[in-house]
Amino acid sequence: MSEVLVERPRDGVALVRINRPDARNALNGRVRVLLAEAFTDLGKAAEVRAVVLTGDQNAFAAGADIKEMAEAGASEMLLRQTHLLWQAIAACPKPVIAAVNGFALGGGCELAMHADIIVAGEGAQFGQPEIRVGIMPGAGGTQRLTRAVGKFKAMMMILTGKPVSAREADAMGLVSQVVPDAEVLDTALKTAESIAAMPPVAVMQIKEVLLAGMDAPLATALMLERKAFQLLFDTRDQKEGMQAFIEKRKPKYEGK
Ligand code: CO8
Repeated sequence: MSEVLVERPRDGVALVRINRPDARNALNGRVRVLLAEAFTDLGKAAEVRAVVLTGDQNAFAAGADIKEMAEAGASEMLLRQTHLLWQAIAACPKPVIAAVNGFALGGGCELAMHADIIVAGEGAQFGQPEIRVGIMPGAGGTQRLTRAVGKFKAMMMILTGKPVSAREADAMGLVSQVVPDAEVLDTALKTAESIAAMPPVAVMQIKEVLLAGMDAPLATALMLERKAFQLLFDTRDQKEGMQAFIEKRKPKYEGK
C-alpha cells in the first residue's frame, strides 16, 4: 500500500493520510515526494475546496526519517533539495487542516505548521527534538514556531527538545483546537466540510492574504487585504451571498 493515501471522504474535501505506521510515520524521501505530489494535484483540482492532512492514532509524524539522514554529508543534504517538496505543501492555495493524534515531532511538527488550522487530540505531543540527535529544525521550525508562539516558548522547545502536550500547545497558540483523541479526524473533516461550503474564491483570497500579510509591513499587508477585498466584488459568489442574505435564503456558491 502507498505510504501516502489520498481519499475524498466528503463533498469538496480531500483527506491525505501518511501511512508508515511501523516508523511512527517518519517522513522519508518517498513520503515527502508523495506529499508534494498530492498537494500539487489537490491545489489544482477545482472540486477540492479544503484538505485534511493526518497520520494515525499513534503519530501524525515523528519527524524526518533519521535512518535516511544519519550518514549523509552536507552537500548530499543540499542536493536532496527537500525545501522544494515542503514548498509544494506551503503553496497549496486551498486551506489545509492538520488532524494530529500522537507524535508531531521535528519534521512532523514542522509539517503540522505548514497547515492553516491544527486540530489536536488530547494525547498529542508537539516538539522539535532535533537538538537531541545533533541537529536543528530544518523545515521551518525556527521560524514558523517562533511566529506562532513567540521567541521564549520557541527557544525553550527548540533548545531543550522537550515536547509539549496538546493542552500546552493550545495555551501557547500552536494549535487551533484540542478535542478528545477519538474525535480528531471527524472534527477536522467537519471543519473542512464547512470551509468547503464557503465561496471558494473568498476562501483562497483569505488564505493568501493572511499568509503573505504576516511577512509584510502592516501598511503593505493592509493594502493586500484591501485589494483582495475589492477583487471579491467582481465575483458572482459575492452577488449571490449578499442577495441570498437580503432574500433570507441559503446562498448557492459556484466558485466564480
Ligand atoms: N526516523 C526514523 N525512524 C523512526 C523515527 C524517525 N524520526 N521515529 C520513529 N522511528 C521508528 C523507530 O526507529 C522504530 O523502528 P524499529 O521498530 O525498526 O526499531 C519505530 O519507528 C517505532 O519507534 P519507537 O519504538 O521508538 O516507538 P515509541 O512509541 O517508543 O517512541 C517516538 C516514539 C517518541 C516518536 C520515538 O520513536 C522517537 O523519539 N523518534 C524520533 C523523534 C525525533 O527525533 N524526530 C526528529 C527527527 S529529525 C527531523 O525531523 C529533522 C527535520 C528537518 C527537516 C527535514 C529536512 C530534510
